[in-house]
Amino acid sequence: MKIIYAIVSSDDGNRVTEVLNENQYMVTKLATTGGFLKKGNCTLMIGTEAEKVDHAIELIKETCGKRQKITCNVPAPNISSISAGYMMMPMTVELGGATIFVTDVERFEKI
Ligand code: 2BA
Repeated sequence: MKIIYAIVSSDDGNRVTEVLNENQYMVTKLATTGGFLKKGNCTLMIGTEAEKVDHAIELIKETCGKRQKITCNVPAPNISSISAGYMMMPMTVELGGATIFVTDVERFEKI
């Protein structure tokens, strides 16, 4: 048996947990904090058979892999019209991504 630890953004945590549950993976979702940015993220613990690890990682990648989104910032009311025009330009931002660790489980029991 293996355990997968997947650190994903808080925004993706619920969606990926649902997808994993729908595919019969058991998940424990922990509210965690990145040590560098000190921002909330989400760590999923997924215990599963070794032969299912690749499939679980594929589901995580499909659901919360790195992706790009085009967004327009809405200018603050006190911003000059020149700056406002600049801020309304569409910008591409990167979202998502996951950091994944897979470890062996020495013993697994439900009592
Ligand atoms: P990522 O490398 O994508 O990491 C996202 C989050 O995943 C991290 O949040 C941390 O919670 C977890 N994580 C990543 N690698 C890990 C590891 N080896 N062990 C345990 N947890 C791990 P943050 O620590 O807040 O980092 C956010 C982003 O800041 C990182 O994105 C990376 O791009 C950057 N970063 C992190 N540490 C850095 C450092 N020492 N120097 C420069 N950039 C750093």
